[in-house]
Amino acid sequence: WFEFPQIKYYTNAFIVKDDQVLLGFKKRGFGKGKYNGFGGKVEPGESSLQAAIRELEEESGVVAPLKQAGSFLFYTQGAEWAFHIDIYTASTYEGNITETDEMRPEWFSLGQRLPKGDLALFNERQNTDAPTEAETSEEEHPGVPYENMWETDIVWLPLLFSGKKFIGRADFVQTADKFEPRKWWYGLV
Ligand code: 6OG
Repeated sequence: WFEFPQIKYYTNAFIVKDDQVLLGFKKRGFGKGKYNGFGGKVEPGESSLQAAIRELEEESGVVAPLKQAGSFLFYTQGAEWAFHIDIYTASTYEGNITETDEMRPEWFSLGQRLPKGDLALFNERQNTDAPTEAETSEEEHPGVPYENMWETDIVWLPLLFSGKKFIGRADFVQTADKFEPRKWWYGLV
C-alpha cells in the first residue's frame, strides 16, 4: 500500500430504482469521460450526508433521501491527498433529472429484463415487486458500463445493489493520462 500525506472527504450517490441505476457521464474535472455516481467534496461546516444531498442535486437536479451504503479510501501514488469517499444510495427521488455542465445523467439496467411472455410465470412465482406490463415493455436500457467507470467500481457497486454495507481501499498509479489500480481490498461491515 502507498503512504499518503492527508485525507480529504468526498461523496458519491447512486439512485437505484426499478432495477435501474442512475449514473452520470462526467463531462469535466476529475474522472472526466467516465460514468460515476453524483458527488463531490465535503465543504467545511457540512456533514458528509449534507454534502452528498447537495452534490446530487447540483449535478443531477434531484433531491433524494440518501442512506450510506459504504465507504472507501482511494489514493493515487504521489497525489497530495487520499480521497475518503462516502457512498450513498436512495431508491426514491424528487425533482427532474437534469443534465448539467458537469454530468450527463443516464439510466442503466441492473439485470436482464423479463421478456413479455414470461411475465405471467414471474408473477405466479413471486408476487412482490413484480414488474408491471408497462415496465417490461418499456425501452431497454444498457447494462451498467463497468468498462467505462473507475476499474474498482465493479468490486463494490454490486454490494451496493444488493444492500450490503462495505468498506474498502483502492491504491492506483497514474501513468501518462491513465489511472491504473495496483492494490485494492473491499469487505463487508
Ligand atoms: P469532484 O471532483 O467531481 O469530486 N471519485 C471516485 N469515484 C469512484 N467510483 N471511484 C474512485 O476511485 C473515485 N475517486 C473519486 C468522488 C470527485 C468525485 O469523484 C469520485 C466524487 O464523487 C477509484 O468534485
